[in-house]
Amino acid sequence: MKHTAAIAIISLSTVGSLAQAQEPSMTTGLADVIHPGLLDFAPLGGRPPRISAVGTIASDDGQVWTVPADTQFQTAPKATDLYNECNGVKPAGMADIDLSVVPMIDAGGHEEFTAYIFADNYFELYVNGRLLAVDPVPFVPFNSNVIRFKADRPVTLAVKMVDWEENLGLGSEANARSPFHAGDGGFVAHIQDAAGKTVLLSDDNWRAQTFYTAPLKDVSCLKVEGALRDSAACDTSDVADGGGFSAAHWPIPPAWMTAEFDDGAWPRATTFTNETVGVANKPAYTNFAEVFDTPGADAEFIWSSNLILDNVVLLRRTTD
Ligand SMILES: [Ca+2]
Ligand SMILES: [Ca+2]
Ligand SMILES: [Ca+2]
Ligand SMILES: [Ca+2]
Repeated sequence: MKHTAAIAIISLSTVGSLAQAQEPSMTTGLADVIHPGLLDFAPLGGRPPRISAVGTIASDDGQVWTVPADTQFQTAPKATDLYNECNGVKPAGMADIDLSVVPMIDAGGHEEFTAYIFADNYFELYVNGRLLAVDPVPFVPFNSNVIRFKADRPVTLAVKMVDWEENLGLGSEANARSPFHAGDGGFVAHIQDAAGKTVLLSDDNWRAQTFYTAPLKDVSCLKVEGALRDSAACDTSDVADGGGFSAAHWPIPPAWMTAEFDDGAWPRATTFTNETVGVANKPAYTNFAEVFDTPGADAEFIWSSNLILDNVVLLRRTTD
């Protein structure tokens, strides 16, 4: 099916000062499974976990895309658990955390930093271009992590975020309301120095760009204008059958995680409240409100402009 022409592409020629618009590659329908589940975890007496499967799907223009994302889960070091049911790590709060046992990762410098992260659903953290650690739980149960590293300022944090999916290539999951429910994402981080002083918080000073947007019921809702990939007009309501919906994919720049990468054209991150993301029932977050909702240093939930439809989002922020 050819339908890319229906997307509103406004390029450099019509919007002088904006970056060149990049037309997405479009796919329709389910991907082929290439991995049945990156994480094998069955909670005792609980519901079966959502399977963190991976697939590939060909776009109308002949490219092959990995969905929900190409990750380094199988080879990269896993981040230390703050809270992770899969490993039986369920502290009640920060008082139970012993930072001295958290490995200090060499990020090519001397100053010590500590990063506290809650991600919906999966993150990969780079510091000054080096991959330090990845999220040990790709989909659910919801978990949180602490990462210590040594680096020199200015420190550039680059985070690959994936809002995982069950219906591979369709950007949706099966829940009680719909077998094709469009789930949401979200990322929170609080980075402190060796003395526990705040160095960086997730907020709208970060840059955020989407590289995979789905489900699209009608691709004409997607507006691509300069570096803006705006799906605000797209319908996110639950449906009985979303098997024929489409997805937009953009290639990730190879050097996106380096300190030198110019993210100046990327949109600023959008912030979302705890209520919008829905963390009240997630102890991986609430047990650590001391670092995620610190009075006077509140780490905000951030994402690209569409918390629901944007499923692979790259985030960047450099210290002063
Ligand atoms: Ca996770
Ligand atoms: Ca999610
Ligand atoms: Ca917060
Ligand atoms: Ca989503």
